[in-house]
Amino acid sequence: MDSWSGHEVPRLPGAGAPLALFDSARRAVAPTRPAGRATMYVCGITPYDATHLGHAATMITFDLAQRAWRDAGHYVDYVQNVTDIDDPLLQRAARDGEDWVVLAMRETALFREDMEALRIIPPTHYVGAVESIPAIAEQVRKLLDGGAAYRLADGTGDVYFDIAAAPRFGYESNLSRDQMLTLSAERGGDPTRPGKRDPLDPLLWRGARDGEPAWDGGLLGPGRPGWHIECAVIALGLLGDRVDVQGGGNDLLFPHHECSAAHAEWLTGQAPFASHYVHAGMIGLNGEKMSKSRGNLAFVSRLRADGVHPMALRLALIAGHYRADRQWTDDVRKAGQQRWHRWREAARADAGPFGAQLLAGVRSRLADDLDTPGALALLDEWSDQALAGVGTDRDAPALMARCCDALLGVRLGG
Ligand code: 5CA
Ligand code: ZN
Repeated sequence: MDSWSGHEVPRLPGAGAPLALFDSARRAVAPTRPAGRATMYVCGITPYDATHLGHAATMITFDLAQRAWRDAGHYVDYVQNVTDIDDPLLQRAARDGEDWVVLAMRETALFREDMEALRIIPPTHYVGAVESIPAIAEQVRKLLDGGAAYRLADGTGDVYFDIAAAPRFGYESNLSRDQMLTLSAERGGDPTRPGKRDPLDPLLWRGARDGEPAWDGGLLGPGRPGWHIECAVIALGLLGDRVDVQGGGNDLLFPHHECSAAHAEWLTGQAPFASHYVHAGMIGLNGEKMSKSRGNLAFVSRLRADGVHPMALRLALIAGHYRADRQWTDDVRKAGQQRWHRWREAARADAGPFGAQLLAGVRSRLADDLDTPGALALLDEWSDQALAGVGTDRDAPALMARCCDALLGVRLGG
C-alpha cells in the first residue's frame, strides 16, 4: 500500500559513528553491523483507532535509528506493516456498525498524516497484511508440509505452529515458561485451547468462520492468517533471510517477536532472524499503559488540532530514553514546547559555541543506544550559551539547526 511523503534530510559534514542498540535477545547494548545496506522491520499499527502518542514514540525511536544509520553512510531498507485484518479491527467495526475495510483505510490514512507531520522518514515499503495473504498462505503450507505445523482436529481448519520445531524458542524474550504462558493469554494467544500440542503454540491460519472475512488458502482451505506469521513473511519477502533490526514496542517482546522469529528461522534455516530485537518503552497516561483496550489515549491528531506543534511533540517524546516506560503528562508536553521555542531562538543567534564540537557530541550520544536525553542536554547547554552571547562560531547556529533536523528529525525553521 502507499506510504507517506518524505522530506529532504540535510547532509551533515563528516560521518556519524556506528550505531549501537540494546538487543533484547542478548540483553545488552551491542553495535549494529549493517553490511552496507541496513535492514529494519518495524511492527506498525492495527488501524482501528487513531494514532496515539505511544505509537508516535515507537515510530520516532526507529526513525532515530534510521537517521543515525544514514548519517553513518548506510542506505536503509525499512519495512513497516499494517495489521489491516485482525480480531480487534473486526470487533470495533462490528461495535460501530461500520465496514472493517473502511475503518482500516480511514485510520491508516490518519496515521500517514500524523507520521508526515512528525517528520518520520517513510518506510521503503509500507505493507498491509491483506495484500500479503497469498504469500503468507504459501509459507504456512510450507510449514505444514515440513512438519513444523499441524491442523487442529476440531473441524475448524485452524493451523498451529509446533514450537517443538523451534529449538531456540524463548531466546528472544528471555522469559520463564510461566511468564510466557501469562503473556500469551494477555496478548492474543490461546494457551488454554484444547487440542494444541503445546499451550504456547501460536496460530498460523484461522479457518473461515461465519460472518468473518476469509481468503483462499489453497490446500489450507479458506481463512485468514495468524498475526506472527504475517510479520515474518512480510519481512522475509522484502528484506531477505536476516534483518539488522526487528523493532516495535516492548509489548511485542512476547509472544509476537518470539513467534515471528521462530517462524522465520524455520523457513530460512538461519538464526537469528534479527541481529537486534529492539523494543521501545510504553507511553502511559494517567498511570497506565496507553492502549486502545483501556481507552486512555492521547491522540497525535487531537494534540495537533489543539495547536501543539508536531516538532514540540517530537521533542517531548524523546526527552525520555526510548527504552524507558514513561508517562505523558502536561509537564512533559510543556517542557517539549518550551525547548522547541528556545532552540528556535538559539538557532537564530548570530554566533554560538563551536558547532563542530556540538555535532560530534550529539552524534556520539545518539550512536550510544539512541541516548536522546544526553543529546538534548548538549543542545540545551549550547542554546543557553548562544543566547547568552557565549561563543564566536558564526556558522554554529546554522549547523545546530541542521544537526537537529538531520539527526533528531526536529526542524527548527519554518
Ligand atoms: N499491528 C501490531 C504489530 S504487528 C500492533 O502492535 N499494533 S498497535 O497498533 O497496537 O501498535 C503499533 C506499534 O506501536 C507497535 O510497535 C506497538 O508495540 C507500539 N505501541 C503500542 N502501544 C504503545 C504504547 N503505549 N507506547 C509505545 N508504543 C506502543
Ligand atoms: Zn508485527
